[in-house]
Amino acid sequence: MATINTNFHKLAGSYLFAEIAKRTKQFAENNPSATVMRLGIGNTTEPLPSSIIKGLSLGVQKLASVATYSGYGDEQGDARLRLALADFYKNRGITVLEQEIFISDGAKPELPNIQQIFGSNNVIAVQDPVYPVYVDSNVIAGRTGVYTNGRYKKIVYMPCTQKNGFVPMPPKEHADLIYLCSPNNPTGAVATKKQLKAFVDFAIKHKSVLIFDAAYSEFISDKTLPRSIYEIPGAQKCAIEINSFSKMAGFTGVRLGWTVIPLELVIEKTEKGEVNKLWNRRQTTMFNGASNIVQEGGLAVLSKEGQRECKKIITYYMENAKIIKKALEKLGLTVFGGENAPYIWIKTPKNMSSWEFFDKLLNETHVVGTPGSGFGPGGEGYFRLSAFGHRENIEKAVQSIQKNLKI
Ligand code: PL4
Repeated sequence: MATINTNFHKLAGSYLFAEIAKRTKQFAENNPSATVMRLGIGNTTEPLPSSIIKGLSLGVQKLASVATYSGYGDEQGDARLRLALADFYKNRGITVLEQEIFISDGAKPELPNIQQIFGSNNVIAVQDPVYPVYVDSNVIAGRTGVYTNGRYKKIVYMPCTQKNGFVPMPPKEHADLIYLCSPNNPTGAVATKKQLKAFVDFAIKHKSVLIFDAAYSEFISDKTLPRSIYEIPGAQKCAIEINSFSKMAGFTGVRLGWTVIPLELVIEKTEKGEVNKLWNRRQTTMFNGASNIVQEGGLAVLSKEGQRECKKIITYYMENAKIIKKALEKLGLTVFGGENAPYIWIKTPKNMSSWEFFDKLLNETHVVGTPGSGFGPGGEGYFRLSAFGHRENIEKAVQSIQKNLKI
């Protein structure tokens, strides 16, 4: 008889964003006259700029003629796109070779997939709170123990608190795979070069691997803050970087991302280049490449004009962040983030739990946010608002909070 992967039974509750969508739907059904304003899920809303539409259209047109038609492509990704990404890093003074870049269909699927090249006994460490995919996917893979008192056994939690500016120090205990998300989802905090160096030093000393999720790198405007782990000397030896076109170019629904596996990265019993080869082996076996149309769009994103147009949209979202943050501060709430990341991290008033505040905000103001506890036990007592949205909706949501939230 077939059996199931019983690790699924260890998962605590449903996936955070599915739960929010479910509760929002329920509220809308129960309150048909209410206009629900969604600042819960970090989902892009602004139309793609013309240079990128042109790139995507070119991808479609190429399929219309024998001379330019393409079928299956290189599983590692279109060489032109990998070269353009190598240039993207080069322009930042970072050397990443085309061979070290793997094109994906987004960061979220890569985060669980990458685990396949690591042993099932690896101990993982995560920032707490953080994007829930790192934890949930490792639970499913069997790398954790059971869930008790809001924590999984065998996970090393690195608390992100107001006291440490929401950027933790490396753990005191050993960890094999350390997930880092900077700019951080949900706190909006960005690790400095010095803070990341501490993790690189730890990883080299402990022979660990950093899995660096840079999905929000393009939202950093402070030039002193690192946008890639490879800005830190030594990171090539110990870090994998996962990034995405989703937030930088509005590709949340289009789907495109990339992963860097440096040739220098070594783990137990591997030579230089072997981990990169292992991932290539995995991809050629289990991935058929990202869509050729979308990769053409990715090339347009990385063009000079594409980058200029994308920056304008990022500035627009960050202006939203400023509007939300200013209004909440005016109400007397304690607010973090929103400066180099599109998320606003709010301390819930009167020590309310995160889900209590979710219900209160939804019922009183019809605004949907994300309960901090959904990102880990360290998120309890906090709440996240997303700055992705049309300006008029953001303004309406802010006005409703100012007028209707009883604190
Ligand atoms: C809702 C730190 C959002 N259904 O689009 P991808 O797959 O390239 O990137 C996803 C991703 C990767 N890394 C980080 C992220 O925050 C995200 C997207 N997170 C959010 O509101 O926290 C969208 C969530 C989506 C999901 O489950 O990812």
